[in-house]
Amino acid sequence: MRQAVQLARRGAGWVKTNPLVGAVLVYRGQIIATGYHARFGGPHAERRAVQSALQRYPKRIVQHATLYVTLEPCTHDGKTPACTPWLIAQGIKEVIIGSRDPNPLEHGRSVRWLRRAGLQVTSGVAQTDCDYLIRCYQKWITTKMPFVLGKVGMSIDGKISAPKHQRYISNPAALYRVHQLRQEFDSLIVGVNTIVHDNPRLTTRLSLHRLSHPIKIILDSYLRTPLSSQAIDEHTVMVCRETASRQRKTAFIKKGADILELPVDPTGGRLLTGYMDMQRLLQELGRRNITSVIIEGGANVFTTFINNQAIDEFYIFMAPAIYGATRLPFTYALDQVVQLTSVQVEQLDDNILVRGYAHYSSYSIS
Ligand code: AOF
Ligand code: ZN
Repeated sequence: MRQAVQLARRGAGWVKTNPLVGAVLVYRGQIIATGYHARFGGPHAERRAVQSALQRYPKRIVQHATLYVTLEPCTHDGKTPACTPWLIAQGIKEVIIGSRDPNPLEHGRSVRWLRRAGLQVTSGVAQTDCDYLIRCYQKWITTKMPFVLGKVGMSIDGKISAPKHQRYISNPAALYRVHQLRQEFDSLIVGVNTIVHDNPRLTTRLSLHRLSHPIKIILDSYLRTPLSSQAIDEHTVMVCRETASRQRKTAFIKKGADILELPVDPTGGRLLTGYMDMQRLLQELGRRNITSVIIEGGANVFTTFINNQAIDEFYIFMAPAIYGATRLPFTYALDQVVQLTSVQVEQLDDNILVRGYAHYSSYSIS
Protein backbone atom coordinates (compact mmCIF):
# COMPACT_ATOMS: atom_id res chain seq x y z
CA MET A 1 0.00 0.00 0.00
CA ARG A 2 2.92 2.32 0.73
CA GLN A 3 4.14 1.77 -2.81
CA ALA A 4 0.66 2.60 -4.12
CA VAL A 5 0.77 5.85 -2.11
CA GLN A 6 4.14 6.76 -3.68
CA LEU A 7 2.79 6.06 -7.14
CA ALA A 8 -0.29 8.17 -6.51
CA ARG A 9 1.91 11.20 -5.81
CA ARG A 10 3.08 11.19 -9.43
CA GLY A 11 -0.34 12.53 -10.36
CA ALA A 12 0.23 15.72 -8.30
CA GLY A 13 -0.44 18.79 -10.40
CA TRP A 14 -2.28 16.76 -13.06
CA VAL A 15 -5.52 15.42 -11.65
CA LYS A 16 -7.42 18.21 -9.93
CA THR A 17 -10.33 18.17 -9.15
CA ASN A 18 -9.92 14.40 -8.86
CA PRO A 19 -8.12 12.59 -6.04
CA LEU A 20 -4.56 11.23 -6.19
CA VAL A 21 -4.90 7.45 -6.43
CA GLY A 22 -2.35 4.64 -6.78
CA ALA A 23 -2.76 0.89 -7.23
CA VAL A 24 -0.51 -2.16 -7.10
CA LEU A 25 -1.31 -5.72 -8.14
CA VAL A 26 0.43 -8.49 -6.18
CA TYR A 27 0.62 -12.16 -7.17
CA ARG A 28 2.23 -14.62 -4.76
CA GLY A 29 4.16 -11.89 -2.98
CA GLN A 30 5.39 -10.20 -6.17
CA ILE A 31 4.25 -6.95 -7.71
CA ILE A 32 3.09 -7.79 -11.24
CA ALA A 33 1.64 -4.41 -12.23
CA THR A 34 1.12 -0.88 -10.98
CA GLY A 35 -1.04 2.07 -11.96
CA TYR A 36 -1.89 5.58 -10.86
CA HIS A 37 -4.33 8.27 -11.84
CA ALA A 38 -2.16 10.38 -14.11
CA ARG A 39 -4.45 12.95 -15.63
CA PHE A 40 -7.83 14.56 -14.96
CA GLY A 41 -10.44 12.69 -17.02
CA GLY A 42 -8.00 9.82 -17.67
CA PRO A 43 -8.33 6.17 -16.57
CA HIS A 44 -8.40 5.40 -12.86
CA ALA A 45 -5.47 3.87 -10.99
CA GLU A 46 -6.97 0.41 -10.37
CA ARG A 47 -8.07 0.05 -13.98
CA ARG A 48 -4.61 0.97 -15.27
CA ALA A 49 -2.94 -1.54 -12.94
CA VAL A 50 -5.25 -4.39 -13.93
CA GLN A 51 -5.11 -3.51 -17.64
CA SER A 52 -1.34 -3.41 -17.61
CA ALA A 53 -1.24 -6.83 -15.91
CA LEU A 54 -3.67 -8.27 -18.47
CA GLN A 55 -1.32 -7.21 -21.27
CA ARG A 56 1.54 -9.21 -19.81
CA TYR A 57 0.10 -12.14 -17.89
CA PRO A 58 -2.51 -14.83 -18.48
CA LYS A 59 -5.96 -13.80 -17.19
CA ARG A 60 -5.88 -16.62 -14.61
CA ILE A 61 -2.87 -15.05 -12.88
CA VAL A 62 -4.39 -11.59 -12.86
CA GLN A 63 -7.61 -12.93 -11.38
CA HIS A 64 -5.73 -14.53 -8.52
CA ALA A 65 -3.65 -11.46 -7.77
CA THR A 66 -4.51 -9.09 -4.92
CA LEU A 67 -5.35 -5.52 -5.88
CA TYR A 68 -4.08 -2.83 -3.48
CA VAL A 69 -5.67 0.55 -4.11
CA THR A 70 -5.32 3.72 -2.03
CA LEU A 71 -8.96 4.76 -2.58
CA GLU A 72 -12.03 2.55 -2.82
CA PRO A 73 -12.95 1.89 -6.48
CA CYS A 74 -15.71 4.05 -7.93
CA THR A 75 -19.24 2.80 -8.55
CA HIS A 76 -20.57 5.66 -10.66
CA ASP A 77 -19.93 6.58 -14.28
CA GLY A 78 -18.17 9.94 -14.44
CA LYS A 79 -15.73 11.02 -17.10
CA THR A 80 -14.73 7.36 -17.16
CA PRO A 81 -16.95 4.28 -16.65
CA ALA A 82 -17.29 2.88 -13.12
CA CYS A 83 -14.39 0.67 -11.95
CA THR A 84 -16.25 -1.55 -9.46
CA PRO A 85 -18.39 -3.54 -11.95
CA TRP A 86 -15.42 -3.68 -14.33
CA LEU A 87 -13.17 -5.22 -11.65
CA ILE A 88 -15.90 -7.77 -10.87
CA ALA A 89 -16.27 -8.57 -14.59
CA GLN A 90 -12.52 -9.15 -14.88
CA GLY A 91 -12.80 -11.81 -12.19
CA ILE A 92 -10.60 -10.10 -9.57
CA LYS A 93 -11.01 -11.90 -6.25
CA GLU A 94 -9.33 -9.81 -3.60
CA VAL A 95 -9.17 -6.03 -3.11
CA ILE A 96 -7.34 -4.17 -0.33
CA ILE A 97 -8.40 -0.55 0.11
CA GLY A 98 -6.76 2.39 1.89
CA SER A 99 -9.36 5.18 2.19
CA ARG A 100 -13.10 5.31 1.82
CA ASP A 101 -14.07 7.73 -0.95
CA PRO A 102 -15.37 10.94 0.69
CA ASN A 103 -17.33 11.67 -2.50
CA PRO A 104 -21.00 11.58 -1.37
CA LEU A 105 -21.75 9.58 -4.54
CA GLU A 106 -19.50 6.80 -3.22
CA HIS A 107 -18.52 6.49 0.44
CA GLY A 108 -18.43 2.76 1.05
CA ARG A 109 -20.70 1.73 -1.81
CA SER A 110 -17.99 -0.19 -3.64
CA VAL A 111 -16.98 -2.15 -0.54
CA ARG A 112 -20.55 -3.39 -0.18
CA TRP A 113 -20.90 -4.06 -3.92
CA LEU A 114 -17.61 -5.98 -4.17
CA ARG A 115 -18.46 -8.10 -1.12
CA ARG A 116 -21.92 -8.89 -2.47
CA ALA A 117 -20.21 -10.11 -5.65
CA GLY A 118 -18.14 -12.50 -3.53
CA LEU A 119 -14.81 -10.65 -3.50
CA GLN A 120 -12.67 -10.56 -0.42
CA VAL A 121 -12.35 -6.91 0.65
CA THR A 122 -10.23 -5.34 3.38
CA SER A 123 -10.39 -1.58 3.91
CA GLY A 124 -8.57 0.93 6.09
CA VAL A 125 -5.06 -0.39 5.31
CA ALA A 126 -2.38 2.33 5.79
CA GLN A 127 -5.37 4.63 6.05
CA THR A 128 -3.50 7.57 7.61
CA ASP A 129 -1.19 7.77 4.59
CA CYS A 130 -3.99 7.23 2.11
CA ASP A 131 -6.20 9.86 3.77
CA TYR A 132 -3.32 12.34 3.75
CA LEU A 133 -2.95 11.83 0.02
CA ILE A 134 -6.53 12.95 -0.61
CA ARG A 135 -6.87 15.67 2.04
CA CYS A 136 -7.45 18.44 -0.53
CA TYR A 137 -9.93 16.40 -2.53
CA GLN A 138 -11.68 15.38 0.70
CA LYS A 139 -12.20 18.99 1.80
CA TRP A 140 -13.34 20.21 -1.61
CA ILE A 141 -15.70 17.34 -2.45
CA THR A 142 -17.44 17.60 0.92
CA THR A 143 -17.50 21.40 1.47
CA LYS A 144 -16.85 22.89 -1.99
CA MET A 145 -14.12 24.96 -0.36
CA PRO A 146 -10.39 24.47 -0.93
CA PHE A 147 -8.07 22.79 1.58
CA VAL A 148 -5.94 25.53 3.12
CA LEU A 149 -2.29 24.99 4.01
CA GLY A 150 -0.41 27.67 5.93
CA LYS A 151 3.25 27.70 4.84
CA VAL A 152 5.48 29.68 7.18
CA GLY A 153 9.22 30.26 6.85
CA MET A 154 10.45 31.75 10.14
CA SER A 155 13.45 32.28 12.36
CA ILE A 156 13.61 30.46 15.71
CA ASP A 157 12.11 33.55 17.32
CA GLY A 158 9.13 33.44 14.97
CA LYS A 159 10.05 36.28 12.60
CA ILE A 160 9.04 36.03 8.94
CA SER A 161 11.06 38.90 7.48
CA ALA A 162 14.82 38.57 7.20
CA PRO A 163 17.27 41.43 7.77
CA LYS A 164 18.10 43.34 4.56
CA HIS A 165 21.33 41.56 3.65
CA GLN A 166 19.69 38.14 3.73
CA ARG A 167 17.57 37.12 0.77
CA TYR A 168 15.98 33.97 2.23
CA ILE A 169 15.16 32.85 5.75
CA SER A 170 14.85 29.16 4.86
CA ASN A 171 17.72 27.03 3.56
CA PRO A 172 17.82 25.39 0.08
CA ALA A 173 16.45 22.06 1.36
CA ALA A 174 13.44 23.84 2.88
CA LEU A 175 12.92 25.96 -0.25
CA TYR A 176 12.96 22.80 -2.36
CA ARG A 177 10.24 21.40 -0.13
CA VAL A 178 8.19 24.57 -0.64
CA HIS A 179 8.47 24.23 -4.41
CA GLN A 180 7.32 20.62 -4.13
CA LEU A 181 4.27 21.84 -2.21
CA ARG A 182 3.56 24.45 -4.87
CA GLN A 183 3.67 21.68 -7.46
CA GLU A 184 0.99 19.78 -5.55
CA PHE A 185 -1.36 22.65 -4.79
CA ASP A 186 -3.78 24.42 -7.13
CA SER A 187 -3.15 27.94 -5.92
CA LEU A 188 -1.40 30.19 -3.45
CA ILE A 189 -2.42 33.28 -1.55
CA VAL A 190 -0.23 36.21 -0.53
CA GLY A 191 -0.99 39.62 0.86
CA VAL A 192 -0.19 42.86 -0.94
CA ASN A 193 2.56 43.74 1.56
CA THR A 194 4.55 40.64 0.62
CA ILE A 195 4.28 41.59 -3.05
CA VAL A 196 5.37 45.17 -2.37
CA HIS A 197 8.32 44.20 -0.13
CA ASP A 198 9.63 41.03 -1.77
CA ASN A 199 8.30 41.19 -5.36
CA PRO A 200 8.23 37.37 -5.51
CA ARG A 201 7.61 35.43 -8.73
CA LEU A 202 5.47 32.81 -6.94
CA THR A 203 6.20 30.09 -9.47
CA THR A 204 7.21 26.48 -8.95
CA ARG A 205 10.87 26.35 -9.83
CA LEU A 206 11.06 22.58 -10.15
CA SER A 207 11.13 21.83 -13.84
CA LEU A 208 8.18 19.53 -13.29
CA HIS A 209 5.25 19.93 -15.62
CA ARG A 210 1.68 20.18 -14.55
CA LEU A 211 -1.69 20.37 -16.22
CA SER A 212 -2.31 24.00 -15.41
CA HIS A 213 -0.35 26.77 -13.75
CA PRO A 214 -0.87 27.29 -10.03
CA ILE A 215 -3.11 30.30 -9.57
CA LYS A 216 -1.57 33.21 -7.71
CA ILE A 217 -4.11 34.95 -5.52
CA ILE A 218 -3.16 38.38 -4.20
CA LEU A 219 -5.18 39.89 -1.36
CA ASP A 220 -5.15 43.60 -2.03
CA SER A 221 -8.25 45.51 -0.84
CA TYR A 222 -7.38 48.75 -2.64
CA LEU A 223 -5.22 47.37 -5.48
CA ARG A 224 -1.97 48.91 -4.26
CA THR A 225 0.10 46.19 -5.97
CA PRO A 226 2.54 47.76 -8.48
CA LEU A 227 1.53 46.76 -12.01
CA SER A 228 5.16 45.86 -12.71
CA SER A 229 5.25 43.16 -9.98
CA GLN A 230 6.73 39.87 -11.20
CA ALA A 231 3.75 37.88 -9.94
CA ILE A 232 1.21 39.65 -12.16
CA ASP A 233 0.25 37.69 -15.26
CA GLU A 234 -2.65 35.73 -16.73
CA HIS A 235 -2.48 33.21 -13.85
CA THR A 236 -3.10 35.86 -11.20
CA VAL A 237 -6.30 36.73 -9.37
CA MET A 238 -6.42 40.11 -7.65
CA VAL A 239 -8.80 40.00 -4.69
CA CYS A 240 -10.07 43.45 -3.78
CA ARG A 241 -12.99 45.29 -2.30
CA GLU A 242 -15.91 46.24 -4.48
CA THR A 243 -15.01 49.85 -3.80
CA ALA A 244 -11.44 49.61 -5.18
CA SER A 245 -10.69 52.04 -8.03
CA ARG A 246 -12.22 51.06 -11.36
CA GLN A 247 -9.15 52.38 -13.18
CA ARG A 248 -6.85 50.07 -11.22
CA LYS A 249 -9.17 47.11 -11.87
CA THR A 250 -9.00 47.80 -15.63
CA ALA A 251 -5.22 48.13 -15.52
CA PHE A 252 -4.86 44.69 -13.92
CA ILE A 253 -7.29 43.14 -16.38
CA LYS A 254 -5.15 44.55 -19.23
CA LYS A 255 -2.16 42.71 -17.69
CA GLY A 256 -4.15 39.47 -18.01
CA ALA A 257 -5.06 39.20 -14.32
CA ASP A 258 -8.52 38.35 -13.05
CA ILE A 259 -10.37 40.55 -10.55
CA LEU A 260 -12.35 39.01 -7.70
CA GLU A 261 -14.39 41.53 -5.74
CA LEU A 262 -15.31 40.75 -2.17
CA PRO A 263 -17.82 42.35 0.14
CA VAL A 264 -16.72 43.53 3.57
CA ASP A 265 -16.81 40.88 6.28
CA PRO A 266 -20.10 41.15 8.19
CA THR A 267 -18.34 40.44 11.48
CA GLY A 268 -16.50 43.73 11.12
CA GLY A 269 -13.22 44.88 12.61
CA ARG A 270 -11.81 41.46 13.52
CA LEU A 271 -10.21 41.18 10.12
CA LEU A 272 -7.02 42.85 9.16
CA THR A 273 -6.98 42.34 5.41
CA GLY A 274 -9.07 45.42 4.66
CA TYR A 275 -12.05 43.71 6.26
CA MET A 276 -12.58 41.42 3.30
CA ASP A 277 -14.58 38.28 3.97
CA MET A 278 -12.22 35.27 3.80
CA GLN A 279 -14.99 32.66 4.06
CA ARG A 280 -16.55 34.23 0.98
CA LEU A 281 -13.16 34.12 -0.70
CA LEU A 282 -12.80 30.38 -0.04
CA GLN A 283 -16.34 29.71 -1.26
CA GLU A 284 -15.61 31.66 -4.42
CA LEU A 285 -12.33 29.80 -5.02
CA GLY A 286 -14.07 26.45 -4.47
CA ARG A 287 -16.72 27.46 -7.01
CA ARG A 288 -13.88 28.02 -9.48
CA ASN A 289 -12.74 24.39 -8.94
CA ILE A 290 -9.75 25.38 -6.83
CA THR A 291 -9.38 22.44 -4.42
CA SER A 292 -6.30 23.57 -2.53
CA VAL A 293 -4.46 26.71 -1.57
CA ILE A 294 -1.20 27.53 0.17
CA ILE A 295 -1.21 30.63 2.35
CA GLU A 296 2.23 32.19 1.96
CA GLY A 297 1.78 35.16 4.27
CA GLY A 298 2.55 37.70 5.48
CA ALA A 299 1.58 38.44 9.05
CA ASN A 300 -1.73 40.16 8.20
CA VAL A 301 -2.89 37.27 6.09
CA PHE A 302 -1.84 34.60 8.61
CA THR A 303 -3.56 36.49 11.41
CA THR A 304 -6.76 36.95 9.44
CA PHE A 305 -6.95 33.33 8.36
CA ILE A 306 -6.22 32.01 11.85
CA ASN A 307 -8.83 34.29 13.41
CA ASN A 308 -11.27 32.85 10.86
CA GLN A 309 -10.20 29.28 11.74
CA ALA A 310 -9.55 28.95 8.03
CA ILE A 311 -6.16 27.17 7.88
CA ASP A 312 -6.48 23.37 7.85
CA GLU A 313 -2.82 22.40 8.03
CA PHE A 314 0.45 24.16 8.88
CA TYR A 315 3.91 23.64 7.41
CA ILE A 316 6.26 25.66 9.61
CA PHE A 317 9.87 25.84 8.46
CA MET A 318 12.24 27.09 11.15
CA ALA A 319 15.71 28.44 10.37
CA PRO A 320 18.47 28.58 13.02
CA ALA A 321 18.48 32.38 13.33
CA ILE A 322 17.27 34.95 15.85
CA TYR A 323 16.15 38.25 14.31
CA GLY A 324 14.70 40.14 17.25
CA ALA A 325 11.88 42.59 17.70
CA THR A 326 12.48 44.80 14.65
CA ARG A 327 11.48 42.06 12.22
CA LEU A 328 7.90 41.10 11.28
CA PRO A 329 6.29 38.46 13.52
CA PHE A 330 4.44 35.44 12.11
CA THR A 331 1.14 36.67 13.59
CA TYR A 332 -0.30 39.70 15.32
CA ALA A 333 -2.71 39.36 18.26
CA LEU A 334 -4.88 36.29 17.79
CA ASP A 335 -8.32 35.62 19.11
CA GLN A 336 -7.81 31.91 18.49
CA VAL A 337 -5.29 29.50 19.98
CA VAL A 338 -3.96 26.99 17.44
CA GLN A 339 -2.99 23.48 18.46
CA LEU A 340 -1.36 21.21 15.89
CA THR A 341 -2.19 17.50 15.81
CA SER A 342 -0.78 14.50 13.92
CA VAL A 343 2.47 16.42 14.14
CA GLN A 344 5.46 15.39 12.06
CA VAL A 345 8.91 16.86 12.59
CA GLU A 346 11.52 16.69 9.85
CA GLN A 347 15.08 17.93 9.82
CA LEU A 348 16.07 19.54 6.51
CA ASP A 349 19.81 20.10 6.90
CA ASP A 350 19.93 22.85 9.55
CA ASN A 351 16.25 23.79 9.21
CA ILE A 352 13.36 22.09 10.97
CA LEU A 353 9.93 21.48 9.49
CA VAL A 354 7.04 21.10 11.93
CA ARG A 355 3.77 20.18 10.29
CA GLY A 356 0.33 19.19 11.49
CA TYR A 357 -3.40 19.78 11.29
CA ALA A 358 -4.76 22.91 12.94
CA HIS A 359 -7.30 22.84 15.75
CA TYR A 360 -8.71 26.07 17.10
CA SER A 361 -10.06 27.23 20.40
CA SER A 362 -11.07 30.73 21.42
CA TYR A 363 -8.53 32.80 23.26
CA SER A 364 -9.80 33.28 26.78
CA ILE A 365 -7.84 34.91 29.55
CA SER A 366 -8.61 33.09 32.79
C1 AOF B 1 -10.05 9.37 -10.03
N1 AOF B 1 -9.02 8.52 -10.14
O1 AOF B 1 -8.01 6.57 -9.78
C2 AOF B 1 -10.16 6.94 -8.85
C3 AOF B 1 -11.25 7.84 -8.71
O2 AOF B 1 -15.01 11.50 -13.58
P1 AOF B 1 -14.24 10.26 -13.28
O3 AOF B 1 -14.76 9.07 -14.05
O4 AOF B 1 -12.74 10.42 -13.46
O5 AOF B 1 -14.51 9.89 -11.76
C4 AOF B 1 -14.00 10.67 -10.71
C5 AOF B 1 -14.42 10.03 -9.39
O6 AOF B 1 -14.02 8.67 -9.34
C6 AOF B 1 -13.76 10.68 -8.18
O7 AOF B 1 -14.50 11.76 -7.67
C7 AOF B 1 -13.75 9.53 -7.16
O8 AOF B 1 -15.00 9.47 -6.49
C8 AOF B 1 -13.67 8.26 -8.02
N2 AOF B 1 -12.35 7.55 -7.97
N3 AOF B 1 -11.13 9.04 -9.32
O9 AOF B 1 -10.00 10.46 -10.56
C9 AOF B 1 -9.00 7.31 -9.60
N4 AOF B 1 -10.17 5.71 -8.29
ZN1 ZN C 1 -12.83 4.41 -10.90
